[in-house]
Amino acid sequence: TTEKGIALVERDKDGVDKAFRQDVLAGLRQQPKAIPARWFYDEEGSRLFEKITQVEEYYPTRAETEILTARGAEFAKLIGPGRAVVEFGSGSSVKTPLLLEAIAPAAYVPLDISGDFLRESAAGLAQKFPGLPVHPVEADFMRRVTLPEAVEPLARLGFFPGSTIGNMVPRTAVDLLRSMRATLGADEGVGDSAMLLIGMDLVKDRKVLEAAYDDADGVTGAFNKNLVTRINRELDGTIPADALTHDAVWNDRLARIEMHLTATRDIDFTVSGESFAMKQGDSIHTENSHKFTRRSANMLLLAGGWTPVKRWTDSAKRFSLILARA
Ligand code: AVI
Repeated sequence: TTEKGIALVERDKDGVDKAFRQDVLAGLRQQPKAIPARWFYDEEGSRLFEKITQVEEYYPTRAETEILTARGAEFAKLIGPGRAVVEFGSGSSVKTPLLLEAIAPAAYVPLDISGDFLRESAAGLAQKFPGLPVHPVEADFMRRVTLPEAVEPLARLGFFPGSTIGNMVPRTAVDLLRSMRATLGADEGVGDSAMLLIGMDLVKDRKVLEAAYDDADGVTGAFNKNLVTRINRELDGTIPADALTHDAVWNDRLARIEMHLTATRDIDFTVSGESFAMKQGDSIHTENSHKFTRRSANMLLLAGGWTPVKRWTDSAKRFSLILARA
């Protein structure tokens, strides 16, 4: 942690994320096996995710973009100009400009744990909005982040599109929403007026959901399996990728899509010198993507210290974007 309170990624001598090794080994030791979804996003994983956002079956990105395009005037009215927009995660080249164009902010602060993505997206945004001060911060936004001094006097709007909140179990999602309040200054007076614009995907027909996470071209399958490639490369693993298959199933009790890598035969392998075994049919649980109703979305926000102000959906009512105040 730097003196500014910014958490940086701890690295081993050989450049491998310590946390990656710890999470993978702990996840493979437990029964059933599970590895946190954040480890999907190496360079190839991020490239594959970008590709997912363009496949026919994956509707969330198009649905959210539709809302951002259609509702600019309403955002401007409810949010007002002159805020510092704090984006949790590097801005996407499509969604962020739509918001910035609509509300005329005074500064833009993208937060991301990956310095490379951060610099790339910050440079792109600075080029598109020449008069807008851009202050990228390399930080783990799951914890409270100290914002740059330059934005201290400004009211803040947090922006968390994409329904990434859905990739967390509710307890972690509530912790994040509370950290966002702290980052945005909500508990210090300056942020009494702090607002949050957050994307939350909606519960719908299970066939539509399962197809969105198991597209016919196999892009999501490749995204899931890339985790194995990454483990084998970075953690000296011997996992036989050909014996694992991509599964995406709707868990109705917990209202979430689960992605798994399921063994098609009994396998043994090692990771970082440690031995593991899987029986045919055993799986490694690699991702949860929770889906919300109006009520469950509001409950989550309230539990995280945010009061919903206004909710928009796309024309097909697949996805919601919610504005909340601290
Ligand atoms: C990043 N996140 C919101 C995506 C989702 O829909 O849960 C990740 C993803 N996983 C498979 N497809 C997309």
